[in-house]
Amino acid sequence: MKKKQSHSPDQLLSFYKEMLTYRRFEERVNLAYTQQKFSGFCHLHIGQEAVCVGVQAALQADDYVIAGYRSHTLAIAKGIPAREVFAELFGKVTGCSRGKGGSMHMFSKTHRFLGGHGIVGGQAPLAVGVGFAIQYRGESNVIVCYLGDAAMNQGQVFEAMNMAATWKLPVLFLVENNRYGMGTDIRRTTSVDQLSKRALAFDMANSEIDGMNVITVHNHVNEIVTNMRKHPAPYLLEVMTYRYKGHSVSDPGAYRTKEEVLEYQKQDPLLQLAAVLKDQKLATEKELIEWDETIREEVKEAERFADESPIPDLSELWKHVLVEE
Ligand SMILES: Cc1ncc(C[n+]2csc(CCOP(=O)(O)OP(=O)(O)O)c2C)c(N)n1
Ligand SMILES: [Mg+2]
Repeated sequence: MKKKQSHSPDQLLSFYKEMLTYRRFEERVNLAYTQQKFSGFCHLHIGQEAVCVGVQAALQADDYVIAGYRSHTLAIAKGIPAREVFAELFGKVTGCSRGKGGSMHMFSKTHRFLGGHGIVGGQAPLAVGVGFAIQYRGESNVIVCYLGDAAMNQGQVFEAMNMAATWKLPVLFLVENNRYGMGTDIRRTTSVDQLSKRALAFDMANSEIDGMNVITVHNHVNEIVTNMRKHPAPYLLEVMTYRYKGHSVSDPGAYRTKEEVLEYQKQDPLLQLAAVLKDQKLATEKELIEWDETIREEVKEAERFADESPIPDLSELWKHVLVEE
């Protein structure tokens, strides 16, 4: 990457507050799950907040995002109100998918957030379809396709990348490399674990960046996306990150050591940015604590909304199942 753009104080403060919101949101979701307020699968994004905040700040409202199942915070970042994401988790009719999707299937046509997909890698061919639609309509927006490191070993992802590269579609394949699939270290499943290099097979531009630093993520994605709007072509960005919690809420994480987790937590995205804010005299310790209290209240309010919302009426069973001409 050539030049690094500088960030205004307001932008840095907003990055911090957004990341903190997502951290507190997921912690609250974790608690609600253990209290058995909802069931099914639940995958948290704790530790990976710098990725969605940095990415989102580089996007326009008319850009699309599509993702896997670890996507509560990605959906909020794309503009879906936090309370609608909470309500979706609880299976309530006020949820963004009217309570029919749950944790793995956040969706909003209005916000151009196209899921929430439970089939590992299943979002990649769909992203290529959206990229084709953008090209066909002559638009200048882009789609960001989030993938996990393990998803990169799915055959359909290779097919999708090949097609996107051949047709020069504006798709940013963004791999959140958190080093593990469900419980398997990437080095045990992948011959070349520098995943960005896969792009060479498709003559696709690529790079690898630190995903624990929101400023780094924003700078890189901004440059990639700005260029993609002018010269449409796919890009493979490998973002090195780490999940602090288990693969899903029910995973105790016995396949890795506590020391490893602690080592990554030393580079925590919130701690890193808090240090910058304090260093630049943009925030005091007292202000950081006050924001945290406000954000905790906002998240509780989102949960209250979900708690108090009704479950879908039985007639909903027959709606949105198929599109009738
Ligand atoms: C096609 C398919 N195969 C297997 C699974 C089971 N599965 C669910 S999540 C997962 C691991 C995916 O890991 P990764 O892509 O690294 O994403 P992360 O969970 O780390 O965000 C697997 C194998 C699935 N859902 N779909
Ligand atoms: Mg992974």
